[in-house]
Amino acid sequence: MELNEQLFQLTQERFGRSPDQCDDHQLYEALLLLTCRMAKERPAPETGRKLYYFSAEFLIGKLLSNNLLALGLHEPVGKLLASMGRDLGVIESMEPEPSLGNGGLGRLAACFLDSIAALGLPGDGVGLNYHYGLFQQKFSQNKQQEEPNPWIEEDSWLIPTGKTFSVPFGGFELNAVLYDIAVPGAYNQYANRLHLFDVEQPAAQPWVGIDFDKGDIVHNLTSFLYPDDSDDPGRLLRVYQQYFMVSAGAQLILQELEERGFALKELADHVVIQINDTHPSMVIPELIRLLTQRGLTLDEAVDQVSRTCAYTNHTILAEALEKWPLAFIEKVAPQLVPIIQELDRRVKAAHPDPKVSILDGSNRVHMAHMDIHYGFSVNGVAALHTEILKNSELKPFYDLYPQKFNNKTNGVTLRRWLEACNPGLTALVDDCIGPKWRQDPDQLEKLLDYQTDGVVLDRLLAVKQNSKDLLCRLLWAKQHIELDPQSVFDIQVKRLHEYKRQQMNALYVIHKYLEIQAGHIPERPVTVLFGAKAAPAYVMAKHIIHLILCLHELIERSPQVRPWLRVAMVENYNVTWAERLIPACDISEQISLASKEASGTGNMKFMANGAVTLGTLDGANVEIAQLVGQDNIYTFGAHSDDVIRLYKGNRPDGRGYDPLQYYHSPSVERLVDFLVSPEMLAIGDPACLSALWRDMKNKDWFMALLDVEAYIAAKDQAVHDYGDRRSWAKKMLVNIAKAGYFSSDRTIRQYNQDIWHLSEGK
Ligand code: 26V
Repeated sequence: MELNEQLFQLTQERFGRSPDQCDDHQLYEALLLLTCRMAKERPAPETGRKLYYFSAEFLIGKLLSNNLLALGLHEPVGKLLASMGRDLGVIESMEPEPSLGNGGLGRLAACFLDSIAALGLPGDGVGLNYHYGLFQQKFSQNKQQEEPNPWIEEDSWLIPTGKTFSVPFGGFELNAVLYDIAVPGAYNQYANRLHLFDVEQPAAQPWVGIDFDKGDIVHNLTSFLYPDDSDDPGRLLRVYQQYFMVSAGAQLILQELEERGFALKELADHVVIQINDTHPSMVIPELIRLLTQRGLTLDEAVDQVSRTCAYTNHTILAEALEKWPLAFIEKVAPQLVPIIQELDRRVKAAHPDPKVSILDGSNRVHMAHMDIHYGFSVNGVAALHTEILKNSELKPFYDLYPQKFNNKTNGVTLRRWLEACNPGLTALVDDCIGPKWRQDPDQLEKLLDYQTDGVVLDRLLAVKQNSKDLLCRLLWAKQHIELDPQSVFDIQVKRLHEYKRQQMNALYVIHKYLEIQAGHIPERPVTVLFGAKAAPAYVMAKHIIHLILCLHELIERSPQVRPWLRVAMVENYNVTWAERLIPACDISEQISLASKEASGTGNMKFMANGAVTLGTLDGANVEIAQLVGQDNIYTFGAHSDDVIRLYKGNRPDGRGYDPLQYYHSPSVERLVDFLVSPEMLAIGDPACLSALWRDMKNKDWFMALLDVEAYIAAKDQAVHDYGDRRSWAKKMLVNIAKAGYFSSDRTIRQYNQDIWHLSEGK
């Protein structure tokens, strides 16, 4: 049946009217049903070995465009709607965003599912069906407020499967109900699945704010993504979530294995499990438990599981490396305790070094240690990050198991992060080099032939200007913020964390503000845009948001400064915002303290959309710099080995980093002191601003003051260079041309070749 007939039939059945009589939401519903049905009917890729990608987060974002693209319907549907005088963009805006992740880790999982399906590989995601995604962020009195963020409507992408699995908790059992989201592969006729487990009786809403009864596991286990873990009930709920996910997931795997006609003893031949950070690590003892319960000896079970599980590390921040008190596991899943103790006993018997044990002296379970001993692969997510794991953070493990360690530099799906979010640029690329880069992203390098082509360079600048104009309209519509579309758009969007150093960017804003006030008019106007959510319990991160919002207010009120400098923060930064902000960016801010950002993936999305990176030599920035060359990136700041040395207190005088030493340089002192200046205190909350000021002077754990002067110089250089439009356009072009390496299709091919060994289902 023709597309228009299908749509006609659907809207008649559902709403008793033809598509052109439907309102935007009805059209959205009809398209959702149509795409969902088509995706669902696709077969899974033929399996040899099958991958299960376990992750507590899948930050999938809106799916309509994404799925239309994979089904080859994006263009025809767009045209059909246009013929009715409707706009796909408007229809799509009806879709609530599933914000089932915090940031990079969850978004990476979503890009990976997209690429696994596009390559026709057999691989499903396993996670939780949170009813409320990451909180909605509202600004009030220049502070972040959190509100619940529902995404499941009467019609959604969730497909009930009718499957349930009983999960045995200490003292009670809970049924895990399985919902699936179909993941159609672009360029083939297959679809994989994202399996999301839910409780049977989710709590009825709404709550006030984002507070809820963390003790009511039966109803609230899947209510929220990553509940606030600043208190014990929150931390405990997280362990309940983790065990629920892995127990149900492990049961699903064994069921599918037997359905495929294989014996449990052959698990490792037919299944591979990728453990995305340590949140799913309990899958190891849980699978051992299930296999021994079903007749394998302990040695057989340990052997199978160790050859099935592979672990990805996404951070070296100590506070993010999970170590659960054994008492928590005793309460949540007591049946795992003897297994974990036995796994630890075996480790201790073989390796006396206490640094590699699973259980430490305080009876805490080091989840990553369990993964490394009882998995066959450990990977970092960018070259530098993997080197740091091998030589520093996980060195004792690397000494034991050098063969397990490997690097898989992250990637992003260019289907969402170029084709879908930037049609203007996509058309330009197609006009230059044809369409084949989609399946072979390295072909983007052919764009290098156009470096001196004035027509192409001017078109590139025009495409960027269009995206900037669009963003200006959106920000005006949403937040009543007026931007200057002719200014340089400098954008930092990512989770709010001190190591990412949004506060250092704020110091740049202060620097410019003071310069302009002193009569030093800059070469051209600059707009500094932020987007970030702070974890609800992360006090310092909230102070930094407050600082940025106060700077916005200060500058908006200053007729002298405002023509030259504007700062704004988008409210409720999420995947949808990212899709609007990234195409509109001139300068991509990637300014983490070297060694701390495992990879970054926003950096790759910006680059693919023709933004030029301003960054430290951290995470994947290092690889970006190598690819584009020094002329096409602005790097600055301390190197990772210096930083690591500073943390160890290895300065020549035997001391560690001392922010006061940098604070006392006059040019830095006035920037920091501006936080508590009369003009700031007149706008902001003195308690927040002075807490931030004190911290920056006395602690500055992520060394913003170490790099701030180099940062200001590098940023001013980039803003200067922006003035030579042709030469800037050339930098943009080189960045796009080199972005092919950061396609997640490349990353997934590498995972498959080195770790998963799945048969290609083509
Ligand atoms: C989690 C938490 C949770 C508790 C509060 C402090 C804190 C700090 C950091 C994290 C990070 C969790 C892991 C994570 O999201 N890592 C990100 O993974 C991305 C995909 O590999 C990578 O690009 C980012 O650099 C890395 O930060």
